[in-house]
Amino acid sequence: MTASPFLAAATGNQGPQLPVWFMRQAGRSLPEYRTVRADRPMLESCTDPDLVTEVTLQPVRRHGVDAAILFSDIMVPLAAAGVGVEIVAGVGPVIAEPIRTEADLARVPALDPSDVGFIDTAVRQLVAELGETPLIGFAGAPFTMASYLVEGGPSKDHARTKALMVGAPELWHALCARIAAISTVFLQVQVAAGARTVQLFDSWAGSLSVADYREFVLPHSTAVLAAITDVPRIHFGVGTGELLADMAGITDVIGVDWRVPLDEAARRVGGTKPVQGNLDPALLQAPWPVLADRVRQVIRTGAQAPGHIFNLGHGVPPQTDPDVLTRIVELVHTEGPELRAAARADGVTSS
Ligand code: 1CP
Repeated sequence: MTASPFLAAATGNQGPQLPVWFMRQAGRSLPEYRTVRADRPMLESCTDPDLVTEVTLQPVRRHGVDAAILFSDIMVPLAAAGVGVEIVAGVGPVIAEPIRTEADLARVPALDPSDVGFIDTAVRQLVAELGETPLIGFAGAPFTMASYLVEGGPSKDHARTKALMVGAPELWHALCARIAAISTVFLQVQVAAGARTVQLFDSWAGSLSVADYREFVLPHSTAVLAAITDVPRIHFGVGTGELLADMAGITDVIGVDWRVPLDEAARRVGGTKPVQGNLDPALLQAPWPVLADRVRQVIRTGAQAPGHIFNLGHGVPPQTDPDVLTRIVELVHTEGPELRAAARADGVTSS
């Protein structure tokens, strides 16, 4: 047995404790983050192991969460491989020359582990500091990464990406294979340095139909996750209610956004996998008694899955009051075990 409630849940051996961490827990909601980041560009900050270590530890110290997530970005391995990318404050990733033709593919080179030596250093420092608290490594999944590369930046409808996908399928598959190889190396470096779990973010896959997801995306996400064999894997996307069964089929833990109640999500994936989620991040702004009841509701619905890692349904919004996150951690830790046990006994569901 592991001493970590997070790892116990992620490996399908949940004990009485209910683990909790938050996507995007490191970063902009914390004043101590804004102090140490100052005006340094995001991607440059991600290459400084001491800064990465400090920022990754901040939410663990402050909130007492059950896992740390490496402070980095899904664009870091692309930049390290030599792709011209910047993270523009208030915008997100911006690609200098978007990838749209066969010839453009040459500008997405392979990633060599030595390109991300700063990640190796940061993860080793973190593992030494964290003790029993596990570190989650992560990478972007091929569709979400391809969307930034093809669009040139954030996009609401992913229209160019989808047009390339269906209009030039060979180019699409070649691009996704390159990205999958990059994300695989990025994850392997983190695991070799001591990350105890990985999360593959396919944040924007929910914009696809099931048929297109299966034909154009699933094989590439499968390749990434299949290459990670030593640690539990979490797979997450936003708006992926219709894709949950396919996504769960290639991972150990399925991340769920706030649109599908966790009991229904567990049903959709066949009731065999631990789930992670799924408080609506917008509710962090609601009055505490209302929010606390929603937290309890997420715990009850999550009890219908064989394992539950409490989280938000997407990342912490930058304007979040960090004290609210600390209170949620306390509530999950103090009330979670009893609420989960009672709901499992009663078979309480969302409907
Ligand atoms: O605490 C943590 O979770 C670690 C930090 C982290 C993670 C997991 C960052 C720091 N980025 C990510 C992953 C990431 N980056 C994802 C997947 C997770 C998700 O869906 O939220 C995605 C889609 C990105 C791309 C990205 N990077 C965006 C989104 C833009 C869009 O398309 O809407 C943005 C705004 C960034 C920049 C970024 N990454 C991280 C931080 C703290 C920031 C803001 C940088 C700044 O303040 O300048």
